[in-house]
Amino acid sequence: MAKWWQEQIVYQIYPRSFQDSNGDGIGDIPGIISRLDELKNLGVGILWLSPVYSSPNADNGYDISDYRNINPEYGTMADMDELILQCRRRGLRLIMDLVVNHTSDEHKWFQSSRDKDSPYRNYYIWRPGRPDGSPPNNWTSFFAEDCWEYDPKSGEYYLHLFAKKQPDLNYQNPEVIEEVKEIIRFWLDKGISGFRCDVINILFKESLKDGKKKLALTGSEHYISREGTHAILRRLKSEVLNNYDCFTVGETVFVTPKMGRELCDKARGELDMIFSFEHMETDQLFVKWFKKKFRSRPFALSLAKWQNALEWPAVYLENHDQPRSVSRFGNDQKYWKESAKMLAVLLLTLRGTPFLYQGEEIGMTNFDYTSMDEIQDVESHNVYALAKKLHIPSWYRWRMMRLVSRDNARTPMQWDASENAGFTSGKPWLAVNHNFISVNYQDEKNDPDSILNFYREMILLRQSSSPLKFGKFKAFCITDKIFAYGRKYKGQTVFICLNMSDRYTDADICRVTDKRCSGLSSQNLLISSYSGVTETTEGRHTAGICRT
Ligand code: ISL
Ligand code: CA
Repeated sequence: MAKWWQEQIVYQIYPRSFQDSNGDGIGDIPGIISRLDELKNLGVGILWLSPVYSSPNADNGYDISDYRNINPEYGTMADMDELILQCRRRGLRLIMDLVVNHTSDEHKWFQSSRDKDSPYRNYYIWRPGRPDGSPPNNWTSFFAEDCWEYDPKSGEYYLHLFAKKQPDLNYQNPEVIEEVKEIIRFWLDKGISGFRCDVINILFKESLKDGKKKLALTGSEHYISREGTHAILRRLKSEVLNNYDCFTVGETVFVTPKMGRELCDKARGELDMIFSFEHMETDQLFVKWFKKKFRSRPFALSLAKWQNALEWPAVYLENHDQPRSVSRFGNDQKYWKESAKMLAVLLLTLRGTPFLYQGEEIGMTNFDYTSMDEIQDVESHNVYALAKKLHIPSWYRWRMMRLVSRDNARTPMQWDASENAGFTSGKPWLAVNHNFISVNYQDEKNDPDSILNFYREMILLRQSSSPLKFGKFKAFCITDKIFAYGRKYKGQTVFICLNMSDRYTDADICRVTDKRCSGLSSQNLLISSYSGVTETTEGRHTAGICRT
């Protein structure tokens, strides 16, 4: 029997950039409530809220200073309760972000733990420096800086795998696990339906020995998917999560198919789904900041590999950490609409629960950054500074920011063509993308041929098709232009063909489809991303789905 979270589409909201209700330039919970009808209308069934907890915002809420309170910028606990209620009234489920690898350094646990005699000392990972005063080991952080910070108050270093305002919790300490269990209970009791679990496969640091020197993340072999983490996840599930009608999706970094299978294995009982990253790494050299030209073949091969590796994947092309998909895997200029629709077909026809990120449904694009003042993200600023130090030329530093900065995904939602794109009546916390006049929700709503309406149609199609919902995945053809695959359920196969290139190709959508399902005719074509597709359509950045 399928679970409810296998039959719905998840929509990720980045609250800071979704909808401002009071003119302070910052998206908020009342703003989200005011848009619930739009989301319901789109056809999504589950909303995932990026963090709205109290936070000094060193990493936009991924640095939590109080897990049981709402950041006043976003509203009050009463607003949050209202959001939960308003979602329930509309039959929408709500999940929250569980960020428990680290807290904010402003969390009262951490403040107290700076005192060597505090009962909270052991909540974090404190170590003396080496005899020469240097940090306890050679590990490097996710955010291009040292991952040990010296605290003069107690004369020791603390570990932070992200920014220095994000100290890692110590999962060797069972009290920390008890605290996390209480936090999970607190929110599930309020009526939410689960969690997206931030960097959840790195909780348990097995040892603090020096790591093998690497270009990025030296030391990671000591904490990626260690047995200690598996054991904690089993406890969270059996002791808390299993008592509720909820699900978890883990953000799992550097995960291999074997690790992924272990993390999602029903019998082991750890997580329900995971986000893997490999397809997001196929357009990079070594680290994400060095981009190479996107090619559909390695991308599709990776997607296909993970489709087959996991029983039920979490499928995504965008989130708040990734550049915009139409700018990255499509062509956001000449084939903007075509490629955004083609990506919609991809997202909504793979096996697994699809995760759609705010703005993806209207084809929002990357930002053309020209000044660091336009960028707020801590990671981008750290990397820019490091690149400068390493004498990487300025033109390349800008290339890095334009192609990779996480702020590409965080520009305010483009609701309409009015000032600030209808996001706020004040000054937006992060600049609105200049293209909001032509790329916005309101105009697309009124245009039957828009990306938004295509998403709506695709969601309806997926929801009404058992093969698209539950079918087994099988790749038929993967080239530098074409990605064609089938979804088979109880003897019924649906065939999907994408031309991911700017070029007409001999094996274009129509012909490949032709071979596999005896003709692309109006009878068996379920949907096409080109309106009125015919056998002669040239098919650049096209996608079609047909019944066999
Ligand atoms: O940005 C990234 C993806 O290319 C990663 O390095 C990212 O930092 C990593 O996936 C972890 O992300 C999560 O935890 C971070 C937070 O900054 C991200 O926003 C969050 O998604 C620390 O909490
Ligand atoms: Ca606001």
